[in-house]
Amino acid sequence: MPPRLDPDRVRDAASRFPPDADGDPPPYGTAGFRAQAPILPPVLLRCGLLAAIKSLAAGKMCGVMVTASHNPEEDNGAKLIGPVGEMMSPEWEDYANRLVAAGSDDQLAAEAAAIWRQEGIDSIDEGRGGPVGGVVVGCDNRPSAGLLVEAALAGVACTGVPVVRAGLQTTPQLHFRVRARNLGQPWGEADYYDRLAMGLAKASRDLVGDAVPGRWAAVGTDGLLLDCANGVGAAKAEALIARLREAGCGWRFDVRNVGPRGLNDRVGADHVEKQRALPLGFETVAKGARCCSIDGDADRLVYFAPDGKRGLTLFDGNKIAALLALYIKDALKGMPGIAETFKVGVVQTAYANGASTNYLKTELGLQPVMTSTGVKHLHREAASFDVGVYFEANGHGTVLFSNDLIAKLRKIEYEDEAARDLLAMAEVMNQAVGDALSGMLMVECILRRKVWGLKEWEDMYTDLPSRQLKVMVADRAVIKTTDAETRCIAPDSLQQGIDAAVARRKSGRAFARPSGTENVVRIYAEAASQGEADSLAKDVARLVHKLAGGIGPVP
Ligand code: NG1
Ligand code: ZN
Repeated sequence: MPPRLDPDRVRDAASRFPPDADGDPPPYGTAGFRAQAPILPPVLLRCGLLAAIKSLAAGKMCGVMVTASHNPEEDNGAKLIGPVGEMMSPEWEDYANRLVAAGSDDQLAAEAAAIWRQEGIDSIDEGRGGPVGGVVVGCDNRPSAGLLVEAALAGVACTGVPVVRAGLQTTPQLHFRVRARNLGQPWGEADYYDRLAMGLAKASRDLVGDAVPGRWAAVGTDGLLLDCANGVGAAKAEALIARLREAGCGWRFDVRNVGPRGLNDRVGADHVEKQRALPLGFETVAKGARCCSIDGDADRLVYFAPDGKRGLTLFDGNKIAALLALYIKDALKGMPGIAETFKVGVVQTAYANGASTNYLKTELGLQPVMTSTGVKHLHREAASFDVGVYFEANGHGTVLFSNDLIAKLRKIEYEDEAARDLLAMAEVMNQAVGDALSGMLMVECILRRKVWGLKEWEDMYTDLPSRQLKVMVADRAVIKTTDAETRCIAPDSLQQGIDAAVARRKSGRAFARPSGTENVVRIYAEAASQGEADSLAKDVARLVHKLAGGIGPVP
């Protein structure tokens, strides 16, 4: 039977997963829906339904990932995945909000039918790739996942679209798999590990087979300690490492914080990046050891080295982006005459440390593009380059290669080593979305190939001291911003206050923006000294608290 939207099924499903009387449904935020898990079943039902409609409109597989990423274990959420493994476009985010706002069973049936018509689904014929799409549903290891996956599946079932239960997945795995499936490539979970392992074998040239070569031991690059945030990434990292072993990779990995309890609780990439604190379980790790943290759904990656005093040296998304961009630039030097025809770009947000932006400009001759927070914005911008590197400071990012460039590189790969390096990089780096595990392999590969330890990486540039704070407010929507969220246009006089505070600090820069994932206003400040960065952040927090209806004490 061809898929069709059955209003009775929609009503029936909606009555099985009714809205929670005590909690308003969340809006579609920076990266999908996020909220306390108990209010989410009706939201997931709607996400499943929408993903099914999208898959019919595109004639391709789509996905729903049940996760709240780096947020607390009691939270959960949904990330919707479009047919090229991408995040949903703003138009489909609006649809998602419309469905979530439909409170009653009848309203939901009517809203879904309206979107169905708007997308012209009844008139889509086999000639457009066939009307049969499909939805793959995956989840992280939160205790609330089971019920929410069932809700998403019930939503898909309202349309008769085939469904694939992917079970436990990292977010980037699910994006990768949707993309691969629609490109006609192998798309099982094992295929994901295969691609990364094979890509790494090529990217690292002859290094994979070496366990601890002496020349790296000299710079301390003989092993990596991986903090998995007690999330779904732990089991997946172990599966990846097992696959690397099969491929002959002798690199040493020490996988820690493997769960199942304590998800994102003083562990993981968000903790390390925001608190600048060691994750639990790393208290006795030797000074200078190479460590990295991923977040709860394994789409963020940061590196760090314990400083021996319970603090750490952080290698955040900007440092990772700089390393990747340097590697690409070096590879291009090996392709004179051709490289000049490639457009290479780096995309950052306002959270990028000013020193990283300066490094990209002055040392690599790149002009970074700035976008609003949220990887969907960075990803879109990066896709406009032949090689587009994008990273948020928090460690979410990847490197995208255009189809055009891949085709050009393939033509010359047999005679050109640099072309082979770039092709291998395109295999290792997830082409659908930021991926902590693939990023980790690429960083390891680059450090080893350059015979660099963390010291050499650290010395690429020195971050300006910075500070991030959160201010609780009654309604974060009272803050309105412009210029890639770097300036406030409401409430009145807030921006003047920030400008005046910035002007009082050497090399000062600060901004405030409403979070898209939590009910807070985020403050960022940097300045020539840590003291000035801290006091600047505090000044801005005080202003926001006063002018935007702060709740509770000023942080
Ligand atoms: P919000 O809460 O909108 O700042 C946070 C991160 C984003 C992005 C999303 C999704 C910061 C400052 N913001 O968004 O970069 O990763 O979560 O996870 O880290
Ligand atoms: Zn995440």
